[in-house]
Amino acid sequence: MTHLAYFIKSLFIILIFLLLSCQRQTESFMNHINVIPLPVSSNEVNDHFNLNNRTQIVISPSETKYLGNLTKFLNDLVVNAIGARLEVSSEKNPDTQIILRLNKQLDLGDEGYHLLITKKHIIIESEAPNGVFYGIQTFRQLLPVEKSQSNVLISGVEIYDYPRFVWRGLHLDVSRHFMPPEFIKKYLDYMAMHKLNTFHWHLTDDQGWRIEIKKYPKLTEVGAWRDKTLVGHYRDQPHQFDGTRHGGFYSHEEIRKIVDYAGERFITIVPEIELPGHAQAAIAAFPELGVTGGPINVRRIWGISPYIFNVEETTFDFLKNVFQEVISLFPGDFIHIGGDEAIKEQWETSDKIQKKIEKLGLNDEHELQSWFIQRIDSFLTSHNKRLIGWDEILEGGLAPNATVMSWRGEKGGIEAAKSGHDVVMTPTEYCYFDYYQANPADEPLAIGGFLPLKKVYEYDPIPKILSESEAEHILGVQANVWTEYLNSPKKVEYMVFPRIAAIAEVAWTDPGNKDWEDFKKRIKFMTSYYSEMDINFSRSALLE
Ligand code: TNX
Repeated sequence: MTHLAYFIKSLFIILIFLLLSCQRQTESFMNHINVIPLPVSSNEVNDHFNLNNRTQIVISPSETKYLGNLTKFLNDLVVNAIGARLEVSSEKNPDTQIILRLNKQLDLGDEGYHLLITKKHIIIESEAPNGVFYGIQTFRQLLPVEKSQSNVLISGVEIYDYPRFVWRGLHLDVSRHFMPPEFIKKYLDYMAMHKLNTFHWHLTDDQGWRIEIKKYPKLTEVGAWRDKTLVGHYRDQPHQFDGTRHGGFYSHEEIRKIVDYAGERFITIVPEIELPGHAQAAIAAFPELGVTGGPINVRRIWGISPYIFNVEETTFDFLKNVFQEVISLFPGDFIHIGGDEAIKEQWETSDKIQKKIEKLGLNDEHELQSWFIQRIDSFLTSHNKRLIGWDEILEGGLAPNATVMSWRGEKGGIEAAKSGHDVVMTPTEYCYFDYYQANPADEPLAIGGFLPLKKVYEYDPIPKILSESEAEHILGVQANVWTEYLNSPKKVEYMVFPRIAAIAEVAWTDPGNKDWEDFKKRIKFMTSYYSEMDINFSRSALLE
């Protein structure tokens, strides 16, 4: 071997060695930082910050209007850790300080942040308040779980972080079982802690209409209440009932407060008003909106109701008036219009509807549904809102501005992305938190299915089949929480935790950094926070 060849070979070996040791370093680091979702990059700093009641929170006066509110969140965490709230100051030179600041130079996006912990200070900075908020959420997980020690040493670390997806969603069905406003706020807290930013609020369905509409008080006087509810599983015959009246709804005032509460946590709420199916509660209040015209109850059993809206102009007027109020309450871009599981039987057997199909020159009921949704789409678009619906809205032709929520697998999402529409992935197989998470024999009654923590964790919302430009249409991912079998907040918590941590990491963390073995270690720390917060998380989900 010539000298040169020998030199090149040695150089190559050294390079490989360096690369491997680098990789080992990130691995050992990944085991060290117990943060969920896992940040993009973090490095240990060989230092400790001493957090005590002399520490100050520093924000510059010019940034108070953007960051002032965040000092409250930070102090809530600090008081938990050291039993004292910190003074908020604009002075730059106290002994130790936690600095919150905006930094337009960072180039990590509005939700990205830089967190630096050294002996001297803690800096949490971002281009926008969102990112500072997420930096605080990460900081929270670096604090000890135990409450109220007067002095806390926090290990030095430097983190640069930003999310993979803009839509990091969690859904809650409050129709099948009403959940009180106080719980909705808790739910938003849980989301924020996991850096989820989109709350899909399923407000109407066959079993209950849950949003006050001032123009139509009967919607909630009648539609928000059912006189009894199924007990046991839907497939168990004969059906048994509890004989108890169930219901409730959110007033405009309650909704405004919840929207504000979400906004302070950088969460956008996407309200869902179901059409043309899943409309039995609305039709119970106003039979003239239905096809049969006859009286019907708010539904007391689960499964899919055959009741569907008719296609009269008066029905569109009604829906537009409803959406008008919905739009006035929810400032986010998206309005969800459902669109799922609309059984077409009543349309098929109605002469009036059949004549309408003929008159419009449509081929079938699917095209009628598409026509229905397109009318709503243009109404929402003219009000600067974006329509999103379940993947059935593809049937009969997708409305021009629609975004698709792909739940029956990824097929609908792929089709929509390929035709240039935005998509949120939420396939049942990976994202349905109403499915069992451990052996059904030992679990509380659920709808069925099986979705263990590991499976949620392993999901990648970008189907391999999509090209890079098509993949840009995947806005993100969402987990859904249907409540047929969840009749209390504690039961909802049980199904959501710990799977919320897995979906959060799917939504936030780069797939190349994800590691199930490492996540399993980190989730142990997370569950100690859950215990401390008195969250009813599933222990059985953690057994493998
Ligand atoms: C299907 S997912 C539904 C819901 C049920 C759920 C139960 C979807 C768009 N529709 O109405 O609650 O299954 O898993």
